[in-house]
Amino acid sequence: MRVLLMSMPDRGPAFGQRAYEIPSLGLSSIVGNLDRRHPVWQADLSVRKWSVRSSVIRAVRRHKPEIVGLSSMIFQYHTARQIARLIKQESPGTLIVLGGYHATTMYRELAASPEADVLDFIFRGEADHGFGELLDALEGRRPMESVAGLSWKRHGAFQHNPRRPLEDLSTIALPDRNHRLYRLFHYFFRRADVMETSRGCLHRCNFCSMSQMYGPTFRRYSVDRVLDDVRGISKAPGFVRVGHVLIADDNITLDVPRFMDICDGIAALKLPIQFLVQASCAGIAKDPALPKKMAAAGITMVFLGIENADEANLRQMKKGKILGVTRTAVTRLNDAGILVVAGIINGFPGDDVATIRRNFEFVRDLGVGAVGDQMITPYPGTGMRRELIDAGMVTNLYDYRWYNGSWPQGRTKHLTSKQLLFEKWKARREIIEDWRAGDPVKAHFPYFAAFYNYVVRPIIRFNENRMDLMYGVVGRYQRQMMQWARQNDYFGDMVIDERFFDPEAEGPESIGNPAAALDCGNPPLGDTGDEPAFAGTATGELRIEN
Ligand code: B12
Ligand code: SF4
Repeated sequence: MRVLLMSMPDRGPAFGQRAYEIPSLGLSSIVGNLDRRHPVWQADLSVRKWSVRSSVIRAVRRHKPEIVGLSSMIFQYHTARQIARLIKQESPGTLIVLGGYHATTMYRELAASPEADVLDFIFRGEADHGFGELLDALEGRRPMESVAGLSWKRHGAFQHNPRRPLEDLSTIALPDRNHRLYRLFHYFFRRADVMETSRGCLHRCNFCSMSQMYGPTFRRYSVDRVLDDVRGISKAPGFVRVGHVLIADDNITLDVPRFMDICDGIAALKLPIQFLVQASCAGIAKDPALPKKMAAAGITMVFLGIENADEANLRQMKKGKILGVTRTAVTRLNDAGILVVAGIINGFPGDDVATIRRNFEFVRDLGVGAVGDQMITPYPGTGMRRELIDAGMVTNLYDYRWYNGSWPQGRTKHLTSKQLLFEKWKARREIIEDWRAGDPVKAHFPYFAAFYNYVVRPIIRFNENRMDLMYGVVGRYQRQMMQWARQNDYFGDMVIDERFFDPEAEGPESIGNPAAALDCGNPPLGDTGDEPAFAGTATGELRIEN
């Protein structure tokens, strides 16, 4: 069958317009595991943000897919639905299957919603093998009922097949990156790609969607397979070599000895590639030798889950007492010359202006290189969603378009939703924003650092001062928020009430449409809840508690 796979263009505004544009690993993994008899194309719309509609139409006309697979996180579903509708208009006979996190965590609600008329299938969980099983079923080689994880229509209504067991990673072939329609994926204009060495995490942070996709499990690819993948990426055809690789593992530091083996293996390859990993503070702090090995392997950046400076908030996240290990982790990474991007979360029920400012001051004083701050987001199926709803804190229950970590979906005991957004913006701006490229950045990106410090930064400062004079601080804030809010409006149908960006004005208490029953469908059938997407246990799973 002719197959077109698409990942969505939507991004969290905090990720910047052009800073990070990478392809979907999930789709490349599906491609790598498909039978070669199927012609397949992968269209990552992250690099077609300015021409989504025309790019979709062009891809459908040119490749005439019999089936299109759409990959979507929760906040991207609105766009996925619009794209599905567009494809059905352009080519009514093309089948559409939705997969990825949103499909996994909300399949029942999606299936019952009126918008599901444009979907033929919903797939929950891992589809590395499952997508091929679906194609087999469509070709009559197996019954539709036998494709675990699949929801499909019988007499116009969705019926749900049983959950699928977690895949045995030793059966998953390497991702195939050679079927991508688009090029120019980059990290700050360095050619970029994405890979994985493991799936899952044993922690149980209750704001994280992981529990539904994988549960508290940790499966590892063999070190040899990881190194083969790195070699393959380094030899990818093209004028410019891949210079940046995101390792998408949820928590690569769960098995430190193995991580160190991977580092040694990559270092021995002597490739001019810089890696970015996400890690927990506890994992990094486990072994003092680890950061040096990471640096030797070319890991120049770590996205570190610092989350919060407040012990009560950390308790609510089920993060435990991590402030001590946080300091150790940051110090060791800095000493090894690795840039730390601090992940912090604001907007907990007890938060006021002081606690928000303390978060930013905490990471600034730790000496991190950059800060990725998020608002606590009640993702469906997470324990945090239940807690925040029970506490009456959630102001935007169902307009999921805004669920990308950049917007408040609720209030705190001390701040309205509007005030929370403004105070967070102000604190970040006053405490963090005057960013300069420091030593780790200078070491790994010398040209960028010089260009940024001596050209870009003065321009930004000049522009900020000018805007402040022209519009005042609140006016400046409102302009930036409106720009952010419109970023993912690819079909011109986003309704934004500007009064939400005036912290003092009367107006909506929710950034989303409070009347929206469910951007993804019907009013509360109840969220699919705690039900994990998978059945049974996995082979090769690590079962130690950290
Ligand atoms: C790497 C990553 C990123 C990368 C982007 C990677 C990319 N190229 O898309 C970066 C760092 C940029 C990123 C950013 C964000 N991310 Co992110 N990210 C991840 C992470 C850690 C791994 C994704 C991955 O590659 N997994 C490995 C591949 C193989 O698995 P997969 O993508 O799930 O695909 C499999 C299945 O889902 C399924 N599948 C996927 N697509 C399709 C399509 C079809 C048709 C079918 C049938 C099946 C199918 O089959 C695939 C193969 O088994 C996940 C957590 C996780 N474990 O998945 C979070 C996660 C997806 N991110 C999340 C979020 C919220 C974000 C952000 C909005 C904010 C944030 N908190 O960081 C931003 C915004 C992104 C943006 N576009 O601007 C959430 C999504 C929650 C939800 N319910 O939707 C997750 C689950 C994190 C979490 N713990 O909650 N992210
Ligand atoms: S450590 Fe990270 S991946 Fe693991 S549960 Fe917590 S937030 Fe999710």
